[in-house]
Amino acid sequence: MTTQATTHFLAGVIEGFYGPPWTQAERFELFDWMAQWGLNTYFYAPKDDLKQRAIWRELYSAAEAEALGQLIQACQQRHLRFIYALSPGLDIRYSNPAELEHLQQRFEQILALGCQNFSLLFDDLPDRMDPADRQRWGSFAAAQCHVVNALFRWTRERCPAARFLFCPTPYCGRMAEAKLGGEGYLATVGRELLPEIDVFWTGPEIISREITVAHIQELQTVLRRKPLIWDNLHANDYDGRRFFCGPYSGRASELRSAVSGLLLNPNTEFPLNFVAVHTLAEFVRNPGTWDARQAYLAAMREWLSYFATSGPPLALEDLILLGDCYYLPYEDGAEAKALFERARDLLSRNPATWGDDAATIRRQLARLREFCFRLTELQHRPLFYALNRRVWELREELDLLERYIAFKSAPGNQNADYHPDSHLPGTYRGGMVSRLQRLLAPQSDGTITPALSRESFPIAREPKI
Ligand code: GDL
Repeated sequence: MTTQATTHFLAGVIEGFYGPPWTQAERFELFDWMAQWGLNTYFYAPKDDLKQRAIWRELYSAAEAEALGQLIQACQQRHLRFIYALSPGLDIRYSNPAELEHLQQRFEQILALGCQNFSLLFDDLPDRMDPADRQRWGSFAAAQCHVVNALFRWTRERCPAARFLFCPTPYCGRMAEAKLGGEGYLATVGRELLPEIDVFWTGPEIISREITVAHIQELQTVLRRKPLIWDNLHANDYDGRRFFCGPYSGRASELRSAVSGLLLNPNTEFPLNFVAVHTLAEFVRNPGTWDARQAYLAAMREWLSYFATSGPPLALEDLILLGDCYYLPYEDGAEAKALFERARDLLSRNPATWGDDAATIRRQLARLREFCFRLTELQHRPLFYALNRRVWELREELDLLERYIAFKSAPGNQNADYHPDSHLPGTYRGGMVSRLQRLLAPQSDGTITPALSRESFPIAREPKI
């Protein structure tokens, strides 16, 4: 085997989000990116593939096995490590020996396809234990360690070089503090899980803004091994209105040597992951200090080639502004942040004082809106389809802002009410979810309070005839 797949440090991508799994063609494209950019691992764990979690005991059909075999081969050809994961935790009976046989039968099927690396995942489970399991094992951690150790030994007998990974039930700092999985869960794993098995961790949070070396070192003491990072920084399955194309960031360069690998579980829509994967690869390769913004700008320059249109070319500057609007979960990119602050500042002032500022901001808003509109001309249709709903929403808001500012800037309108003839109650920001979102208001200190003013819930009036 060659360098990338034999490097001990695991660097690459997890297909481990909720929602539609990637297509075969998308996975092949990912493998090409990874091979080109020096990443070495693809981790197969699509949450909503029925056989991944819901019906984990059933074997794959011949067609499904063939498709998986193609992925395994494609990784081998590119010298990438393919890791196969299974999530039996929703209903496994740890104390029933037949369950271990089910796991073995599934792994046998995958071994026959040439796969050499495996994983068992116990994330996102109901926190309750079957009475028979509780009696036999006493705790989730002990029960899981028993099953994982047994399957690890079984796998190593068949494949001595197999890498084996485990995702615990509490897999971030907040869950551990809340004692998810029971008292002393991680300490039990540290003691009882065989030392060759890697343990996943997402950082202080499920979506961690930062992962510090100090945080990891503390965990390493408990787990008695270097943790393996399952990084959800660019995951967007929890919010269908957003996606994240900002740079890999909030992780110090020193983190690379404190963990056994960095695997990124990114956006559900594969075409939106170019920058996420590109900058992760850069971070892993780059031995010096990390400049996330520079890495982002370099990746955007390359991503621009995916934005060829049926008309005149799109400008890098505009793509960067769009990317800045969908940057990272806790952070907008610099250009988007500045545009937002200029608009907010303008709206906080009396329109009588706006002067030329209004026209300047309207131009900037219109430019971004026009750019969003021009994405309809993209030749890469899957990229456009992935962007479409999100960017539509952005366009709507830009359009409303422009119209509002134009109205208030017009002579005599400064104190007049604005009644748009688009953006009407019901069709604009309408619907149950939207109303529910306004019922409770998150505050900047993290608390959530009721927002019961009637003003927050406009009722659509009957149209005047
Ligand atoms: C999670 C899930 C993951 C999901 C992510 C973001 C882990 C270990 N599990 O908790 O499948 O994509 O959050 O929603 O991260």
